[in-house]
Amino acid sequence: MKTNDYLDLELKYGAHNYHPLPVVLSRGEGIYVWDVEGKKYYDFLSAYSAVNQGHCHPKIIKALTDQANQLTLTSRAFHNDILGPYEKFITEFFGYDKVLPMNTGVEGGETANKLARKWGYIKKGIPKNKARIIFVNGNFWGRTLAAISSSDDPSSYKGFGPYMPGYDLIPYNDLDALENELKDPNVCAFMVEPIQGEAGVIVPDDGYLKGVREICDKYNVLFIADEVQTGIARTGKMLACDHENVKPDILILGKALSGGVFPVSVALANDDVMMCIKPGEHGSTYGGNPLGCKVAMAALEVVRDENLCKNAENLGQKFRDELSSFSHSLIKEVRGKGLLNAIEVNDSPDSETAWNICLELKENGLLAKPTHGNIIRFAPPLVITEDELMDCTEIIKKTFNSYNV
Ligand code: IF1
Repeated sequence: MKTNDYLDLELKYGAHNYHPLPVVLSRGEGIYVWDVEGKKYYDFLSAYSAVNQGHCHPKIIKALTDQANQLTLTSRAFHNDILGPYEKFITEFFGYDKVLPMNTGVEGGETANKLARKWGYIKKGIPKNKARIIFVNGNFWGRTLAAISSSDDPSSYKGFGPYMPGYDLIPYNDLDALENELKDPNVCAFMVEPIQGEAGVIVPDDGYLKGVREICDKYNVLFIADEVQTGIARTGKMLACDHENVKPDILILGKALSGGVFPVSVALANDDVMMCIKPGEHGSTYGGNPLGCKVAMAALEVVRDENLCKNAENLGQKFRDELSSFSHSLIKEVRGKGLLNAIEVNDSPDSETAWNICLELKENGLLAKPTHGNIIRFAPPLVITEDELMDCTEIIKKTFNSYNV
C-alpha cells in the first residue's frame, strides 16, 4: 500500500478529529522517521514533545519488552513488585513526598485539579463547592470537559458546553492580574504552563515563575505547574520551572515521561496536598501499571545518563542563533527555550502560509507542523547532534528562501 491508500482508510473509517500533514510514517529511530515509500525525515515535532529520548530508544524498548513478558497490568486492586520501586524512584528524581500515577497528560491535569480542590476544602477551609482554580489565557492542558472548560480557544471549547464551574482566566505573564485574583480566599490553585506550548511557544518574562511562587505563598494558593510539554529536559533543564529555581506544589508530567513508548503521566506533590485524597477517591485502571512504570524509569534514566538537558540547552541556543541571524520577510520572530522553539511566520494567523511552508519542509525532508495558524513549532528529539541540527537549520533556511509567497 502507498501513502494515499492509508489516507483513504483513515478518511473512511476514522473520526475526522485531526488534520495531519499528508505523510504516512512506518518507522522511527532516534531523530529520524521514514514514510511508507521509504523517504527519511528529520522529526521536528517529536510527537508534541513525547519523544524527547528519540524514537524507539533501545533502553526504553528493552524495558518495555522485558516487562511485557513478565507482568503488564494488575490494576490497583492488588499490589505488584514494580509500583513501589517506581514511586520511590520518581519522587526522589523530582523531590516530592508522593506521586499519583495516571496515563495521559490530561488525566494528570484532572488529578491536580481534584487534589487542589480537596486541599482547598480540607486544609484552606474553602466553603463546600466554592473552590476556584485560576488559569491563563492561551492555556492548553487537554481535551476533557474540565480541560476545555478552562480554555479560551473556541476550537477547544466551542459546542461542548455546559462547562465546569469554578474556573477563571487571567492574562499570561501578568503578576498583577494574578495577585488580584488570588486575594479571593476561595481560590485553591493557580495552574499554568511555564512556557505555553500550544499557544505558540510563548515564553514569559524572566521572574514570572518566581513571582507566581511568591504570590501563591502569600495567599496560600497551590501553584500547579503543567510540565507535560515543557518537562523532561525539553527546555534545557529537567523542568522549565528549574530555570527560575521555583518548586510548584503540584507538578504534572506526561508525554516524554515515557519516551513516546507507552502513556504514562503523574501528579507529584508533598504529603500536605497528596494525603487529602483517601482510598477510593481517585485512580484509573492502568494508572501505575508495571509496564508503564518500567518504561518511565528507563525513559528518565536515558534523560539523566545521556545529559539531554545540557544538549537541549546548547543546541536550542544554536538553533535560535542560526535562525535569528537569518533574515527573511516571512520570519516575524524566532523564540523558545532549549529545544522547544517556534518561528512566527509574518502572515495572518488564518493564512495558509505556515501550513504550506510545512508542506515544503516535508518535501525537503523535515517534518514540522504549525500550531496556532502562523506559528511553526520546531521541537526535535533531544538526542539530536550539532551536525544534524545544523543540517536542519540549512533545510529550514533553504525552504524559506525557495518559498514563493
Ligand atoms: C491534541 C496541542 C501540544 C499539553 C500540555 C497537557 C496536555 C498536553 C501542556 C494533555 C497535550 C497534545 C495534545 C494533542 C496535541 C498536543 C498539543 F496542540 F494539543 F496543544 F503538544 F501542544 N498539557 N498536548 O501540551 O496531554 O492528554 O494529550 O496526553 O490533543 O491534539 P494528553
